[in-house]
Amino acid sequence: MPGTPTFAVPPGFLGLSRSDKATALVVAGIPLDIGTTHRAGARFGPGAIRRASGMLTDGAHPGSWVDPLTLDISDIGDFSIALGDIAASLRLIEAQAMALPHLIALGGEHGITLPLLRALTKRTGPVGLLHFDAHVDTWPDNFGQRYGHGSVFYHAINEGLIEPSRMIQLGIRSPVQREVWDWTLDKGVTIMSALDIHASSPDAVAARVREVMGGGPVYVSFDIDALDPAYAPGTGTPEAGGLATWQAQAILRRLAGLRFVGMDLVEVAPAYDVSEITALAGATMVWEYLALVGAP
Ligand SMILES: [Mn+2]
Repeated sequence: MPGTPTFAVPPGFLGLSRSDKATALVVAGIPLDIGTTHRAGARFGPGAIRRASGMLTDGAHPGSWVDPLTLDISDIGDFSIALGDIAASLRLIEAQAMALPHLIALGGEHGITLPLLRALTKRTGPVGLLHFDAHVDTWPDNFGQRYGHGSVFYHAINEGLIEPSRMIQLGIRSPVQREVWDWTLDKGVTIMSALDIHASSPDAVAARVREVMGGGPVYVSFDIDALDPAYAPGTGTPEAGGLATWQAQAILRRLAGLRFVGMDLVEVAPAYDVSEITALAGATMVWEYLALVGAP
C-alpha cells in the first residue's frame, strides 16, 4: 500500500496539498453555527470532517474507481465569517463563494446554504436541489428570527434560487407545522420521508431523484441529520428514525451522470460526536460526491 498512512496525511480535506483557488473543484470550510435553533457547535465541523477524511485517502472509490486525489481539486481553508452576526456572515459567505467555479462546502450549520445558492445561481440560474435532511427547512422564520438554519429553503425558493419542481427532500421526519409542510408541497417540492425511503429501495429512490432533476443543474445540500442519530449523533438537531449511512451512499451511487454544480455537507457538530462516527459519515458523503463528479 503506497503513499502516506491515513493517520498522517496533511490537514486539508483528504490531505489535499493544493490550497489555491485555480482548480476546477474547490473545498472550503464555513464555520458558522449561530443560526442553529437547538444545540450549537457546527463551527467545529470543518476541522472534524477534514480530520476524519484521512480514512478515505488510501485508494480509489470502489464503485466508480475515481481517486479523488487525482482530480483538479484544492482545499482553500475556511471562509471568514462575522462573529456573532448572522446577516453580515451571510453577506461575507456569498462574497467569498462568488469567484469559485464548483464549491464543495464543509459546514457549519445549514444557514450557509442560502448565501452559497445566492452566489452560485448568479452564474447558473435557478438550480435543482437534492436535499438530504431530517427537516424541511422551509419554515418562514427561526423562532422569530428571519435567518437561521430552519428557513434556508423558504428564502431560497422565494428568492427564485431553486426550481421547486426540481427540488427533492430525502429523509424528512421531524415534527413540523402542517402549514409549513403544505407550503412546501404547494410550491412543487417532492418530499420523501425517512419512512418512505425505508419502505422503498435505493434503486427506486434514485429513480425518483432522476425524474425530479431531469437534465438541469443539480446542487446537493446534505444535512448530516438526515442520517439516524445512531449513525450521526454529532449534530445539533438529531431526529430518530433516520437513514443509515449506507442508504445515503447507495442512493448517491445511483446518481451518476446528473449535472452537479456544487455541494455542501452541513451540521456536523463534533462536540456531540462519538468516536468520529458523524465526522466520518460527513467526509464519506463528500467523497461519494467527488466520485460522482470525477467520473469520466
Ligand atoms: Mn436538519
